Amino acid sequence: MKPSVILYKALPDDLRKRLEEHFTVTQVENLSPDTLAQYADAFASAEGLLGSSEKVDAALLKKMPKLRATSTISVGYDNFDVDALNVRKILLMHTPFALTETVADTLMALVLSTARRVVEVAERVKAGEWNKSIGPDWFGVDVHGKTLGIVGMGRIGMALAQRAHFGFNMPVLYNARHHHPEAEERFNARYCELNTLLQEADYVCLILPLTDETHHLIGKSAFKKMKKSAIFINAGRGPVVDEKALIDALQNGAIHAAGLDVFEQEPLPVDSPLLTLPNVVALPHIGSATHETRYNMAATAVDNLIAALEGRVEKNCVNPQVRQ
Ligand code: 8YV
Repeated sequence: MKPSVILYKALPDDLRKRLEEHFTVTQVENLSPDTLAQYADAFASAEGLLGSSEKVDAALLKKMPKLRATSTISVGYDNFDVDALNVRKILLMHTPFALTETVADTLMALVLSTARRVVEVAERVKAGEWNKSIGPDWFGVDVHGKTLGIVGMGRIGMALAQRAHFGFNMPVLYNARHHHPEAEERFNARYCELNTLLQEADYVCLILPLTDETHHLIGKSAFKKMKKSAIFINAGRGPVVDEKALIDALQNGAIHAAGLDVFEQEPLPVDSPLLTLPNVVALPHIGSATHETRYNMAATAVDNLIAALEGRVEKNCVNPQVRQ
């Protein structure tokens, strides 16, 4: 008999078929208590779990006594209680290599659109306000040649450094847990302490995972250290930033602008003050959201679940130490 799995995200038809060749699949809308109650038997017998953007915590695991592997269609796994998974020896698979270049493109899009006020001025054109040659009140600031600071020099940070160095001739500063000699050699990136980076960078780009250590890493005192002309970009996880402090910094002119793909609460509440500020570009967490990349992520996640449940884990595993 095929093992049973719960699928909590829609898949393209061919990937769904691939999954069904290996498993008996129960598709659900989400992992809410109502869904759990409705599909109690399916959750109780499932050995695998595949999806994204939902909390997988100890309470859920309790309802899934047979679970052996979870596979997330994402690189980030802050939605998972990894300790609880480890205790139960449940594998956690993710997609670390599928989205690097696409998220770096999103970061660059945020840099360019905040600097050149692309969204704001395009809206003005649509509103019929372009009725004479534009003046300084429509001008932006340069990107090329300015200093880009990257906080978090993982795969995506490296891909951003590559774009900034080769494409835009930007000096690159970075802060990370470790030195990255490759970034220093290839992109002339300079390692510096976080405070130095905050003080010197024209663009402060955050691309960090959410952990206990990174929660609210950037708050009031960090914004104070930045240049008044600094542009702040976040495309990692919202709660790495104290959003209230960010809003204050933008409202008080402590920094110039912000480009944000992630927020403390997603979807961003419609009454967020961020939506009233013309110097904010707010995106709906589109970092990896291209047709090609989302397909590749889903395909990787399907293959990851098949490999994990067949006992062939070689890559893309967050907790390989629990393998039995
Ligand atoms: C997606 C992401 O938003 O991979 C991640 O960690 O944040 C994004 O690529 C996401 O998880 C939806 O699948």
